[in-house]
Amino acid sequence: MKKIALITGITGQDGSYLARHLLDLGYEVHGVKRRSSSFNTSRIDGIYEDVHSQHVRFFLHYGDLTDSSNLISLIAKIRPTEIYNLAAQSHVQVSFEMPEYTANVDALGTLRILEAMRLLGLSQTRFYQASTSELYGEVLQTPQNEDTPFNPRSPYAVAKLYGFYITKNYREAYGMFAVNGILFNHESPVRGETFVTRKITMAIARMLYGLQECLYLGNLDAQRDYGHAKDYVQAMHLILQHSQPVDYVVASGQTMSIREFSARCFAQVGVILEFQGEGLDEKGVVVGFKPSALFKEAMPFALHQVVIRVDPRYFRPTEVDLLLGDPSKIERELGWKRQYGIEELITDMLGSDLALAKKQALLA
Ligand code: NAP
Ligand code: G4F
Repeated sequence: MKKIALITGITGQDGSYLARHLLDLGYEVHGVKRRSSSFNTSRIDGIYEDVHSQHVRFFLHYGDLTDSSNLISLIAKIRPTEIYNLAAQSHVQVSFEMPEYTANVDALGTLRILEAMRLLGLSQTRFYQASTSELYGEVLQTPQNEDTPFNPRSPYAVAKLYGFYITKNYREAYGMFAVNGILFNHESPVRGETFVTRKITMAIARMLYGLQECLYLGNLDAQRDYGHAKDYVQAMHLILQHSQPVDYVVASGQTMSIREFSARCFAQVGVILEFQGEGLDEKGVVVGFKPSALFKEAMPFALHQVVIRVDPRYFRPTEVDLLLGDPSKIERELGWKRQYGIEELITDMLGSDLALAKKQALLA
C-alpha cells in the first residue's frame, strides 16, 4: 500500500526533521502550514532545494488546528495512511500568557483531527499525538516511565493532558490506531530560538563574534532530559509502525540543569565557566580557557568576564523542576536507538549557530 503521511506542524522543528525522514523512507508527505504575513517555511525550504527528485512527493497545504472544516477537507482530500499531529502552541511560558489559545490548539486541535478521521470513516489511518514529558510536571516518580502518574504544571501541559487522553479514548472507544509518544526535550540546530538550549547556543556564538554582550537566563536549577530531534522523529515513525497501538516514552535517560548545559556549551568553544553567587545575583563567569575543536579564532572573552546573568522575567509562575525519562520500553520493544549523546547535540547546535553568527558579523 502507498504510504501517505500528513504532518501538522510541518514548519516546526520536529515537522521538518520528520518530513525528511519519511521522504527518505519513500513516503508521499503532506504538510499543514499556517498562513503567515511573512515566510514561515525556512526549516523546510531545503527539502525543495536539496532533494529535487522528492519534490513531487512533498506537498504543502494551508491549514490551522483551530479550523475543523479545513482539517476535515484536507484529510478527506489527502486520505493519509498516517497522521502525525505535531502542531501546537509549544512554548510553556507563552502558555501562561495565552492559556485559552493554547487549549484551543493543543487540546481541541487534537480532538478536531480525531473527529475528522472518525467522521470520514478512515479506519485504516494511524494517528500519532505529540505528547510530552511536561505531563509529568511536578514529578511523582523518578525516572518517569509509561506508568508514572501525570501532574501537569502549566496551561500547556494541561492542554496536552487533554490531547493525551482524547487520543487514548478514541483508541479505546472506536478501535482506532491512535497513539501517544511521550517525548522528553529534544533539540537541534533548528530548535525555536526562545527555547533555552537554542537561546544559549545562539548567544554564545553571537558573543564570540561581538554581536551580543551577555546572556540573560531564568531558572538555572531546572533539570531536563535532552536528546536530538533527528533521533526522536525516528521514534515517532517506529511507534506508528508497531503491530499494536501502544504509547511510549522517548528520552535519553540522562538529565542536567540549565546551569550545566550552559557550562558544557561554553566548554565546547574553549571557555571554562564557573557560576558564582546565588539567586538573582548568580553569574556565569569566565575562569579559564582551553583548546576547542569548534572555535579556533581569536578569543574575545577576558578572564573574570561575566557572560551569564539571571533575569527574573524568565521565571515561570509554576516550574517543572526535574525531568528524567526511562526509554527502556521503546528500546526493548521497538529497537529504538539514539545516535546523538548530549555532547554531539551541543556540537551540532553550536556548529550551526557559529556559522550563522559569523555570517551576521560579516554583514554587520
Ligand atoms: P515547534 O517548533 O514550536 O513547532 C510547532 C508547529 O506547530 C509549527 O509548525 C507551528 O507553525 C505549528 N502550529 C502552531 N499553532 C498552530 C495552529 N494553530 N495550527 C496549525 N499549526 C500550528 O515545536 P516542536 O519542538 O517541533 O514540537 C513538535 C510537537 O511536539 C509540539 O506539539 C510540541 O508541543 C511537542 N513536543 C515537543 C518537544 C520538544 O522538546 N521539542 C517535546 C515533547 C513534545 P508556525 O511555524 O507557523 O508557528
Ligand atoms: O527550553 P524551555 O522553554 O523548554 P520546556 O519548558 O522544557 O518545554 C519544552 O520541552 C517540553 C518537553 O518537556 C515540550 F513539551 C515543550 O513543547 C517545549 O519544547 O525551558 C527549559 C527549562 C525551563 O525549566 C525554564 O524555566 O529552562 C528554564 N529556563 C531558564 N532560563 C529558560 C530560560 N527557558 C527559556 N525558554 N528561556 C530562558 O531564558
